Formats: sequence, structure tokens, C-alpha cells
Amino acid sequence: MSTATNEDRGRLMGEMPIGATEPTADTALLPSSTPVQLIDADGRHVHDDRYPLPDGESLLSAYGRLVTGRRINDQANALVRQGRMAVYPSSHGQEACQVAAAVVLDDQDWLFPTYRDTVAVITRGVDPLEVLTLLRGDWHGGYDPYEHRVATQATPLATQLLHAVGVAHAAKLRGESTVVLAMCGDGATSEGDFHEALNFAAVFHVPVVFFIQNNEFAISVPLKHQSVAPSLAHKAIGYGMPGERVDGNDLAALLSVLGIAVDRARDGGGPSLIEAHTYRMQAHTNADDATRYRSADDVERWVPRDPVLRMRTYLTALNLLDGDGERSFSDQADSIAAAIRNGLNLEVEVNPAELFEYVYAEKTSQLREQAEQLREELARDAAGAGEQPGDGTEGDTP
Ligand SMILES: Cc1ncc(C[n+]2csc(CCOP(=O)(O)OP(=O)(O)O)c2C)c(N)n1
Ligand SMILES: [Mg+2]
Repeated sequence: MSTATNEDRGRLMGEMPIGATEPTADTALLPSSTPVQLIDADGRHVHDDRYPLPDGESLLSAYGRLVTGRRINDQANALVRQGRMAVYPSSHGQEACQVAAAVVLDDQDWLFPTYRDTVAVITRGVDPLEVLTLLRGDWHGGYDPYEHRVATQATPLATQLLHAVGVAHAAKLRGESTVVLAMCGDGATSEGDFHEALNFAAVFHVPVVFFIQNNEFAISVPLKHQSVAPSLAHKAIGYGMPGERVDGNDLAALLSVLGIAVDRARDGGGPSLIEAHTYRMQAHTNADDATRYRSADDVERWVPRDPVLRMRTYLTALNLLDGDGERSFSDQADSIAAAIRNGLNLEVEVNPAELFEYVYAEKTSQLREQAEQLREELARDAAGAGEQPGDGTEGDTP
């Protein structure tokens, strides 16, 4: 078995081979050796010849969505603690990825999100209440995927990548100019579905952008136990598509890098793989205790890199944002949070018979039998509720 030479390793790390003057076809597929950054953690512009900085208006409007995204995360967390939602996988700290993934798409495009991408789904235009009712557990699915071209949020890891490739392939066969953006986490890159999706997309040259949010954890598993590739974006070259890595807390860089990948896919350039380096600031979900596998210091280190803070500093320094502007964004976010609160605080009448609806057009014989059994039980309970205790009815035990 041959092993990689130092020159191979150098190439993999994005350096030019000794003596080479032009990038070769394969080095052109390699990501930058460090994540692309257009605004640093102190809110200052960093020039990059390859990636233009979005204009001030676009950044300001995207910042407003960032503020709303943060508010949605906070509100949803509070509602879980109040028992109004069963679970919420928060994207706190990852909101720049969430906003950028939605904003770079046109109406005819498709977004394929994961369970963590609620803010991206809402940014794309889906009613927040329709998204969050799924997590309350009283309905089978909250929103119509066709209305805003947003697939249902996938909980099985990486399955959505295959679905996304299928939709992109179909769009290409139909001659449509649709681009599909498919999201996944760092942990999901270890799934077989990840490999199948990327390979198919590359071989059939379909218009899809794979967008990995590397938040350094798959529940309690740190990235170093997930992959020892130089970066997750480096995996792209193995499939023959370009890879790029970007600072996932830099909204401007995300808009630029993802925007170029989407344009490229729309222009017939085929798929690409973008890895955003970010951090999951909170536990995996409310059901997880993150203090068991990482220290408070680890988390603290990411606080100054916060995506909302960084954009606020940048926009304020340019006089694009002032106190009034900040208040108006914050009021907007508050009114969305209030609508979520009011909607989820309503007591819902749950009809258990609906368990048997909306999955099969024609129920199987077992389902018909179980539905009948449930109907009888409910009728018995209803009749029992009308009786007085101790009236001698059958089944009335001491
Ligand atoms: C196929 C499959 N295997 C295992 C799980 C259990 N599981 C749920 S979330 C998760 C971690 C995923 O981590 P990552 O892809 O990095 O996404 P993140 O939660 O960090 O956003 C696992 C293993 C699952 N949902 N689906
Ligand atoms: Mg992760």
C-alpha cells in the first residue's frame, strides 16, 4: 500500500507543489488552507480577491434576520423549559450559517434542512408557528414543503442529502434553473448517505450545494473522533467537486462563498461542498448535558466570535446601523417571538384518532383494527367519565 509523500500532504493542505506555477485541475478543487473570512472577530473588513464583500444594504438586511434568528432560538429554548415544546435543537451561535443558507437562494430553489436548521427554514419564509408545532408533537408535520420549497427537517442524519440530489437531478432533467442547497452537520459526514449523495451529484453534475455546518460536535463526539481529514471541505476532491471552507460566524463571508457556489451550480458548473467552521454554543438539545464532555472554557473561547456581535460592530462602525436601527430590528424580532409564544401557549385539543390518518391513503387491516380498538377505548373512557364513583358499575374497583 502506498503512503502519502510530503509533497502529497502539501498539496492536500492547499499549498502548490514545488516548482508548479499554475494550479492543476486537482488543486483547483481544494479548499483554501484557512477558512475564508471577510469580517474578522473584531468587526473589521478582511480583503479577499476571490470573494467580494456583499454591499452594505444586503448586509444590513441579513443582520436583521440574524437578530430575529437569535431571538427565535432564545424563545424556543424558553418554551421547551416551560413544557410547551418537547425538544429544540438550538442553532445559537450558528445563526450566520442559518441566515446565509436561506438568503442566497432564489424562489425557485430548494432548501434541504436538518433538525437544527429551524432558523434557516423560518428565514426562507416558512411561518415560525408551522415549523415549531412539529416539535410540540401534536401534529405530524408543520409545514407544506412545496409552499416555500423547503423540505421537511430531517432527523435521520444525511438522508436529506440524497433527497436533495434527487430533486436537483430532476430539475436538471427538466431543464429548470433550480439550485438545491443541502445542509448537514459534521457528524453526518460519517454517514454512508453522505458519500452516496456527493458521488452521485458529482458524476451526474447536478446543481446542488452541500453545506456542512461544522459545529465541532456530534452530540458528545468531538470532530477529532469523527474525521482526521485536513478539513471536511477537503473531502470534495475525492468526489471531483470543488470544496471551500469559510468562517461560519462571519455572515458576510458565508453570503459571498455560498452565493458564488449557488451561482456556479445555476450556471451549469455542478455541485460543490462548503464547510462552515462554527460552534454549537449550547447543548445538543435540552435532553443533553454538554458539561459532561466539554469545559466551560471551551465554550467561552467562542463567545467573542459571536456572529451577531461581529456584524453589529461592523455595521455600526460604518454608520449603517445606529440605535434606532438596532431597536427596529429588535422590535421586529420581539414581535415574531411574541407570535411564537402566543401560538404555542394555546391549549390544543389533541385527537388521538388522528394517529391513524395522513400516512396511508388506504389503511392496512392492522391499522383499521387498531383504530377501531382505540375508538372503543375512547368511547369507554368517555362513558366512564360521566359516572359517579362507587355507583357499582362494572370495572369500578376499590
Ligand atoms: C442515521 C442516524 N444515526 C444516528 C442518529 C442520532 N443522532 C442524532 S443527532 C446526532 C449527531 C449529529 O451531529 P452533526 O451531524 O454534527 O449535527 P449537529 O447536531 O451537531 O448539528 C446523532 C448521532 C440519527 N439521528 N440518525
Ligand atoms: Mg455537529
